[in-house]
Amino acid sequence: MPALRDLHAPNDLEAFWMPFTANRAFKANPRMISGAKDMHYVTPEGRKILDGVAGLWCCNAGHNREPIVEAIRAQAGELDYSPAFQFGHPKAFALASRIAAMAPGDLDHVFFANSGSEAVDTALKIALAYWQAKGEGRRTRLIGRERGYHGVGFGGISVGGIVSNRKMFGTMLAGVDHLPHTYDRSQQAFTKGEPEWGAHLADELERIVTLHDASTIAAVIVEPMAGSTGVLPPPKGYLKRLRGICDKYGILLIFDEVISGFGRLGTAFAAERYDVLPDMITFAKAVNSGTVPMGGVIARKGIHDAFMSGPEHVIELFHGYTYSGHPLAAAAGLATLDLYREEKLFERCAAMEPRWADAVMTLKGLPNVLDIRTVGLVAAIDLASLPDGVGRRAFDAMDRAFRDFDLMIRVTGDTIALTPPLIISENGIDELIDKVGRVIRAVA
Ligand code: PXG
Repeated sequence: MPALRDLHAPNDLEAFWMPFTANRAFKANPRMISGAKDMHYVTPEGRKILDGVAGLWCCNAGHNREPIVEAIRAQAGELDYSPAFQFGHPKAFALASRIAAMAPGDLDHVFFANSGSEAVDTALKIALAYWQAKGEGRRTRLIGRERGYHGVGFGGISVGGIVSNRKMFGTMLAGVDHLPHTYDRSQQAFTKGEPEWGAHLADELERIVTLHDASTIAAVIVEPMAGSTGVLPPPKGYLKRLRGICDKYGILLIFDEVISGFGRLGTAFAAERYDVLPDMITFAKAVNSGTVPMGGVIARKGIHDAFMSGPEHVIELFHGYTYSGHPLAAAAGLATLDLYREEKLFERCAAMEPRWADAVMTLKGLPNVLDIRTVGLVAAIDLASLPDGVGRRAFDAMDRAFRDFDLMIRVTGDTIALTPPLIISENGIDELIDKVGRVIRAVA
């Protein structure tokens, strides 16, 4: 039996400097994926791996779904690329209309980017430019939150609150402040859905306003449900309270829905689940079920319209990407939204939520399990760290899951995150949770 390296990688693994990966550990012992279908990945040796994380929170429709594959194939044959600046192609407009129609309230204009990080930078830039357009150019401060993840651009890491993503990169953007995160294990352990405790933490925005004065603050950006940091659903009432304080002081509120958008919490957007209308929503990932890079910002009418003045031949917003609204991404997006609708996947997610939460909570009491959080079709399981280092136990769990249990999970610190494709069946949930339980025992 030839080594895996020879089988699937005639090239040297060395050249690819992998993102957010322990490169040396990976290259010494790779975890290769070469195919996928529906709920499973396939390894080069033909092992079927149950996908517990929808790739990376993105393949909400499951893998290699025929209508999406076919749409991409057809689009590649019809129009490979057309310029995104000063020219348009119909599918980008069609997709923008579809997304605007799905978004709540007057969130009705869509600016396309190619990733969540670009979507976040776009939203922050629109916020700053909006205040300039309104004659309030002193509003330049951006407020994020501890433990927030908003991608890896300089804007995103500046408002983000994940220390390891920030500490190596100097001073980042000036004029940023942070709300406290909303997690307190002593108050919230083993909660299904939104915790009762913590709404008052939104009032910290009042303190920040007192410190800086509202006239200097452009926008607040939060994930309605903090995903990357280890799944922190918002405390009951928290987001409404944040909206209220933003309204009181005229501050824009941005929901980063890169993870929570497109059905993950049982509604098209978390804004709908929590009945809070932000001024902008960022999205990416599941917009086309992770098939072709795409992200974007949905802006309320008033924000968009503030730019639509001046001579009509002049560009209104000096911002955009070569691949904004790329034909392949747009075609994939239209096919994906059709599939979500036809298979009622958002409703399915909502219907599955209680069963999912019950199933995940059965892991309570297993060795080293300190807390479990669930919301929508998302869960996190905090494990006790090994004495010799934070993250080692969960890293082992991820590695053992793949090698010994044919399962893909995602870990951050010593937290296991689960976020399966929304097509998962009830039996699929049982199988997934059974495997996760065995992994947790294996790393005890
Ligand atoms: N905002 C949020 C809320 C995200 O979750 C981004 C922005 C950045 O998106 P891009 O497309 O630039 O990666 C994200 C990305 C994890 C994990 O394990 C989460 C993300 C990416 C990779 C891993 O939690 N979210």
